Amino acid sequence: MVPDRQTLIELYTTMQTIRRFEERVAAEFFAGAIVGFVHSYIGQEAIATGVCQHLSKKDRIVSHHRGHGHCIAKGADLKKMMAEIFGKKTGYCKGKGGSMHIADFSIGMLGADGIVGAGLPIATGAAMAAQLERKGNVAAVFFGDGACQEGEFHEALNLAAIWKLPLLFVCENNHWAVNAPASYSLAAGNITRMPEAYHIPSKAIHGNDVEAVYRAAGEAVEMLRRGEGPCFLECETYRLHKHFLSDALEDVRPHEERKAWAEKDPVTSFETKLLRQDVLTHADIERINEEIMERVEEAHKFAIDSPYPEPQDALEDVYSK
Ligand SMILES: Cc1ncc(C[n+]2csc(CCOP(=O)(O)OP(=O)(O)O)c2C)c(N)n1
Repeated sequence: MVPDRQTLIELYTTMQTIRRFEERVAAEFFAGAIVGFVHSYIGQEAIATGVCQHLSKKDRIVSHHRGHGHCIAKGADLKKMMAEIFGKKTGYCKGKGGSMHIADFSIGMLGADGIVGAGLPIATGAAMAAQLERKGNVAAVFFGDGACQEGEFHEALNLAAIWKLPLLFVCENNHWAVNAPASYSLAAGNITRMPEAYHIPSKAIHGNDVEAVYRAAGEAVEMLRRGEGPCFLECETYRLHKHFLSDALEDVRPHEERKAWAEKDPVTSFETKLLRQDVLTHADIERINEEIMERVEEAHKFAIDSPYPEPQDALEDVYSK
């Protein structure tokens, strides 16, 4: 599955939108305008982008604590996202969820989650719903290498396999779960050994190469739509920020390792490739980036101009009627 020129431009635009949005969020966070925890997706943009390019609004995804990229790739409204991150009433959760709780059911984004591994059973349910609906829709779940150490991971793999659910497992292996290296904490060693044990077809790919992700996800989604059961992609990548945005948090990852991965930046390397292959000119890139920055600025202004929720709103939408 080779992306055509239009698709290449769309992939670039989505990745760069995630990058610019995240850069703006980080700048606002360090300026003290955002409170709470923010986990940056910078460095992993190719994965959400390459996978979601194959999904429609009817397909459902579930994200994790590093979820801004998945929301954007699935088509979420930047204004409502930014307002939520700022804790404003106009945000996706009326300002009560913050960075880790952005959901938009209208585009099939069932939510991010602060509990590591908790998205996996939710996505299994979403895939089951898709199977029962019989409309050829699928579900995808994004999770880190750390989530592969959770019981829910194995329960989800097992159920998806025995029920042949249309579920794409997307492991974003960025090699670290906070300060624990996957080389220490994963007994299986190789992540794809785990889906293989459940007879789920799996593939390990370079997660910073958006075209590689696009191709592998395309083949997997076709299998899901044909009703052949779940698929698993392990996308090797690296987060370019600390675990969460913070001046205080120590980054224990080796300097040389960080430097080597910074050179494999998924956004800049794809941009260089598109220029070299004459898919885009420098002028095109400038124009695309200007348009993205306009949208990000608009989102920021919307968030700043929006009111905070009222204290009496605190218990609203918490319990069902
Ligand atoms: C069940 C649970 N255990 C521990 C935590 C604390 N915690 C938050 S993020 C994280 C690391 C997750 O690592 P990974 O799944 O690899 O994702 P990454 O942060 O690398 O993107 C941990 C341990 C949590 N939120 N939930």
